Amino acid sequence: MILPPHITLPGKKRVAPDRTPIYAMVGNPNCGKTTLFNALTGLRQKVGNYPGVTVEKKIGTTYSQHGRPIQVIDLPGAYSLAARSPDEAVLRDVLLGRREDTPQPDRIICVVDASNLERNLYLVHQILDLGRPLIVVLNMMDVATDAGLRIDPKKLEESLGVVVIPCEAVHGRGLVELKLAMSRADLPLARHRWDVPAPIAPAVADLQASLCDADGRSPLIARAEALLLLTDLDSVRVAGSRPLSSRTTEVLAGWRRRWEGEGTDWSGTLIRSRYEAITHLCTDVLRRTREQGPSVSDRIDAVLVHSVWGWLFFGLIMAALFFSIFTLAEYPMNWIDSHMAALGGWVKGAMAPGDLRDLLTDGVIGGVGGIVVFLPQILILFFFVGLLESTGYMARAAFIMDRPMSKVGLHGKSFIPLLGSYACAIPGIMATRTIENAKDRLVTILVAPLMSCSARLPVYLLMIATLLPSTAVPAATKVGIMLFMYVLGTAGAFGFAWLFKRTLFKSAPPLMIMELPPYQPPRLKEILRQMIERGWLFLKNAGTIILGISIVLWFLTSFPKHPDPAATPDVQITHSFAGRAGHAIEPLIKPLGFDWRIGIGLITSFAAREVFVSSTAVVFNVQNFAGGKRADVTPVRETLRAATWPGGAKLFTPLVCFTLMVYYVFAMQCMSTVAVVKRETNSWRWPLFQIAYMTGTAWLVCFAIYQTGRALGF
Ligand SMILES: Nc1nc2c(ncn2[C@@H]2O[C@H](COP(=O)(O)OP(=O)(O)OP(=O)(O)O)[C@@H](O)[C@H]2O)c(=O)[nH]1
Ligand SMILES: [Mg+2]
Repeated sequence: MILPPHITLPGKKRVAPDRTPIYAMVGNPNCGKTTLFNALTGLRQKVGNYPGVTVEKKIGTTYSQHGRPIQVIDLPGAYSLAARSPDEAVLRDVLLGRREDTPQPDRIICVVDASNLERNLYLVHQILDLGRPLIVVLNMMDVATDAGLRIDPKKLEESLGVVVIPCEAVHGRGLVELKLAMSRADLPLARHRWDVPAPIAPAVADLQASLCDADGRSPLIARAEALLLLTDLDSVRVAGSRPLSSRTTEVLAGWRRRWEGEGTDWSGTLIRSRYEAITHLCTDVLRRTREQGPSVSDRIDAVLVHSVWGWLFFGLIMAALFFSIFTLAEYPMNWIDSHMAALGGWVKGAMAPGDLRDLLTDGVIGGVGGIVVFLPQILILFFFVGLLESTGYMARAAFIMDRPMSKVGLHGKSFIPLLGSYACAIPGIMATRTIENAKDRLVTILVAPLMSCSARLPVYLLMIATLLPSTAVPAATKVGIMLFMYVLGTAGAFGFAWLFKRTLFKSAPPLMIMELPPYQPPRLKEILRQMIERGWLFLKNAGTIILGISIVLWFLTSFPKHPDPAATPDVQITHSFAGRAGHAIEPLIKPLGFDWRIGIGLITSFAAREVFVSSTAVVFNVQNFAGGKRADVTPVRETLRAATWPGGAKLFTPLVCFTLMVYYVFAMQCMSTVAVVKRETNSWRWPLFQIAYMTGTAWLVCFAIYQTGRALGF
């Protein structure tokens, strides 16, 4: 029988709560929490060698020594409980039990980067306030040893009074010991040999009492929260949780007024007191086996963040990325292309003519095949991003970019979300949670989708192929056009950031404080796993959304059937639903050089940019009837090259191909991004504003390019 913990059966012992214990995994950024979490739970959360990889909590399950389930919550890293950015607030609020969507953890695993003991112990010191059962994991022992540090875990255990486990999460060392500790029923509680400094003790006691009585907190949590409330103004306002009672708010305001009158530096007093305790602790626990000179990472950084060589290296990396997207990917792309065509031909031969066959060859194979062919390029892109993230170069890129970023009023930290947006804007927008200043964060979210994401690749590549079909054209020319699109998008993002910071979101340019983690050899297994994961996601998209849209589109172009069964395909598609919609918007896009069939592509690819390729495949293949006999499933680009305006003029002139690419650089064509921006900004206002400014810019720029191009005779 399972009873709630507070019910006691008469004459029997109190029944223990039959609930799986919940552990929270906390620690400084980049100390290896997620690596440990993955090793414990078998999950595959993202790991990377720079601070701020995890931005939202994630719950997983592991099993105790006796096979009982234990829940573990992986949390974003933070240097202290005083939160500045949304990701740090997640950690604070979960620990204090303020989040309504997460149960308060019963026990805490505090992961410590052993090579940075002193700094990491600050958070440990705050966690000790909470009085929960606590395990301290001394991770990265290998790094500490290499740096000439010797740490005595036994002494640390004695001084802190909690379990301390040395560990190397990446190599799986210390995991067994950790599991054993997690299975213990009698895990020691966190406790302090530290007292709240005398000048602020009365205020803490006062606020603690109020939090217990009026807000229902337990005594120790109340004390920890009181310390935070008194020293960190921001910790009072918490989104998504119950507000503090009016009594507590009054008590808090009373003490603040009093201290402000007296000029007491209560926050400084507290921080100093904690650091004194930590320094004292470290003299017992930490020994340096040798004098520390510049580390290997320092020596590498002397070149890679150098004001000249650093930029050169950065440029080389980017150039290598774009070049390999073109040259290396060519072979697998051709392979996929020919197999898709062969499959289409085979289905055509095997089936009787009719609507179903058309649906399969034109809708399914033509639509999905047109997308799958870009898989190799997307994999290469993710390989590069993974390489940058796992070696630790990502943080250096942010450092290098800090100067140019500050010119537009943002700081280097905003560069990581922006660089990540080259792969996909959605994780990029999520990554903005590490940005402290709310205005800077919003500006970064607003411009992130301008960075050319991987979903634009298919559109660019198709247009470049249509523009320059000959294999005689050197790859460098194609890379040049592509690079231009990336530069245009990036310049757009920076330009708008500059504009927004000067108009809508005026605030002082922030100071960049970001840790440069030591370089690590890339973990290829990890990178490959992330590539496969992203590639699979892409294929799943192709298999669901894009397949769905292709089928719907096939239907919309094939129905309603023209009353005359002998009607030519042109007449049929004009008569169809899709044709009518395309014609309806044609006046709007004709000034850009686009006809109604491109219009259908623009409408459908609002769902996701890559849909443009599959929908043009459908729309233009349907056009490709030849005297009642259906042509083969030709590669899309050949069909496009043959397409004409009613008068016989070529539709996809070089100018139109170019304009169309530019349209995709600027236009907001991604439903998932809209949804994420809505969630992250908590209103419809910003996603709608984003659609308006991006698509508006796209139209204006394309209008200018096309009309100028025409006037110049292209
Ligand atoms: N050498 C060494 N590297 C480690 C160890 N544990 C983790 N790492 C590496 O440290 C980096 C950071 O690991 P993560 O697990 O992402 O760190 P995190 O604490 O979750 O970071 P945030 O989510 O950003 O707070 C990765 O490159 C890991 O491969 C270790 O014991 N030794
Ligand atoms: Mg993490």
